[in-house]
Amino acid sequence: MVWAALFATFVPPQGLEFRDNHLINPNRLLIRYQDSVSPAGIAALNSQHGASLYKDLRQIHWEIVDVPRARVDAIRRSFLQDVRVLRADYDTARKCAYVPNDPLWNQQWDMRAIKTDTAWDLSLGSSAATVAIMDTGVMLNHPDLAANIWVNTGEIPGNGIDDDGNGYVDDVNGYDFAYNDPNPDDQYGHGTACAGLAAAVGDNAIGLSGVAPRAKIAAIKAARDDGYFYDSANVPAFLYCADMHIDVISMSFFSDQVTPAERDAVDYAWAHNVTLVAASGNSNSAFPYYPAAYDNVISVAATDGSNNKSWFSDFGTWVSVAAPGEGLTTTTNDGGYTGGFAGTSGACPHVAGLAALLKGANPSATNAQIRAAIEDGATTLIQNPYGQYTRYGLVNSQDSMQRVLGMRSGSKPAVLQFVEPVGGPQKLFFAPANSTGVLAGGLGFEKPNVCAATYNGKPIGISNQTRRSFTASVATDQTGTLAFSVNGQNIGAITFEKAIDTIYAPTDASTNGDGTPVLSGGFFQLYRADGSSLTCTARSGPEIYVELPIRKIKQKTFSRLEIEITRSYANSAGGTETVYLYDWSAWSYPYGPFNPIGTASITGSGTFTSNYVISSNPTRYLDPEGTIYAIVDATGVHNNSTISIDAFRVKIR
Ligand SMILES: [Ca+2]
Ligand SMILES: [Ca+2]
Ligand SMILES: [Ca+2]
Repeated sequence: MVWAALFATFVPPQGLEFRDNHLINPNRLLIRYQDSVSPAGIAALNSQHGASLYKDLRQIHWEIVDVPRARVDAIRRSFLQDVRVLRADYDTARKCAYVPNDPLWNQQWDMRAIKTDTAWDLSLGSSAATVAIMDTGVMLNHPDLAANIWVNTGEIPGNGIDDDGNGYVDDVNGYDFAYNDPNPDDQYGHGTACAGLAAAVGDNAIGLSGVAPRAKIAAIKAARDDGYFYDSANVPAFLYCADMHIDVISMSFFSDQVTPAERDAVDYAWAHNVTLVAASGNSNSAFPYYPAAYDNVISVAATDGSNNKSWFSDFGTWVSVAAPGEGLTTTTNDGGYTGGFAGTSGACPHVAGLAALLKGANPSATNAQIRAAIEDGATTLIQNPYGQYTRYGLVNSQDSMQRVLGMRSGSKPAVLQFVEPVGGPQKLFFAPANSTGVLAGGLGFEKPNVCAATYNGKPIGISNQTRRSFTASVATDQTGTLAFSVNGQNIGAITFEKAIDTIYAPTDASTNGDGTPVLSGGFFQLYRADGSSLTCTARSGPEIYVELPIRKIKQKTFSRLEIEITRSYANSAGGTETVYLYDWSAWSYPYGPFNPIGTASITGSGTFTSNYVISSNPTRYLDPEGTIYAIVDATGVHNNSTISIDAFRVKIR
């Protein structure tokens, strides 16, 4: 089992071992012998198989034997092959069904929804794992948090000296990066609420239990007391967490600027084995927010009490997982509790807490392994009308715990999300002769999955296979079709077109209107739309509204931008379609305008194509992460009108 090998250094509790997804005592076996076997026969049997009698349960024709730990499997097989033996079972270890004694536990529906209680049956984690709450501060002496507050043992408190030489004076429990002082106090309350969800002290007979009841909480105050995070606080805070070997950062905020320095700091923390978790945002939108949408961050959407998408939660394939985000019981910055915390802010610390719980259960797990355990362990949750609401689903702590302990493996089905040339100019849909290959990006590509590619039907080599991408070795300036598969299943194809400079499409792999998988679609990320990823139907009024993020655009300078849309309408008689792009030159998202770049009359059935050219300052429509935020809005249609988009292409020249 690949996973088990990865986690070979994990030692189960109390000297137990795992067999068949169960904890077992490797020093004993339970043997059901034939009714006819006598006590003397038992002695001979045990001697022959290398076991010694511990207890003979003659009333039920079972015996318990002691065996050498290293030979338990071999001896069990040996017994099983003996005609005198009906069964040879491991001595499985059970645990009291764990219910913490925290009095608010019965209100913590969220913890049961993500199966923390059954995860705790395997491990309660460890105080060696630390989760940073990067927020408005934390009430350090809250009675249900105080025992779990992280202590920087290299620092002598209150002496005005930077004893550990990390550049921060008296940073004993974290630091206040917003006001540049050692006291990460919480005047706002948001950080204390997040801290409780992640790691309130469990089983202390007061309050509630966090997801990681034994993990340490580093209070990383990055927001000012009005709730605003400045880059000048956030960026050093990421570096601090990485350099202080903090395991997890919980980020229940979104930036109202996409900040290249923040991106670099996030990547630095990831490279230093930090697991980063962020709230997806509360705009009910498919457009990405940061830091959640950075590649190295686990983004978290919110669910309600029925495990459905919270009405406010952002969604899309840039969102990794979902966790409860409504009616949450947690700690408050007056030393008490609330039952009403909500938002993707509340969803995020559940996942950060889970990451800390998993790290505590297996300290040798890397951030990549913890992330994979969280994502692959999630329970698939696809809910209309939101299309692909999250990439992986609702967090399942029990499943993730089993993965991090090496008891379970396997990944979600592979999905192709984008394709880009490597080794040459960044052009899509047209592989230039000097490129060395094409990168297929998405998920579910990790070994032992078998990734493959064909060009015009003939197999071509692939390389650099990782969880999120692999490279197909194709270099051509000819028209042709490059198709990708994983484990023999087609996941998408791209047709190269000559004489076109660069085309991007909505990020995700998709099929176009005639059902042929191509990358000229990409409509997982629908908004106010019913049904499939290709077709959107007006729901509550005479309007169809589709959000289309076009991501991963590498080319940052260009003089001309074209939008080409090919679509048809059904059940419509009249109406107007407008295509909008978000204009980054005015304000950062979501505070700026979506500019109309073209309109078309909807005249009835039939597929038609429009091409809109922007030659005046077109780069204002591209965010620093390489995303264009496009909306197709059809008004004046019928309540049940449908749009089928065959292609939505962004051409850059
Ligand atoms: Ca210090
Ligand atoms: Ca000091
Ligand atoms: Ca408690």
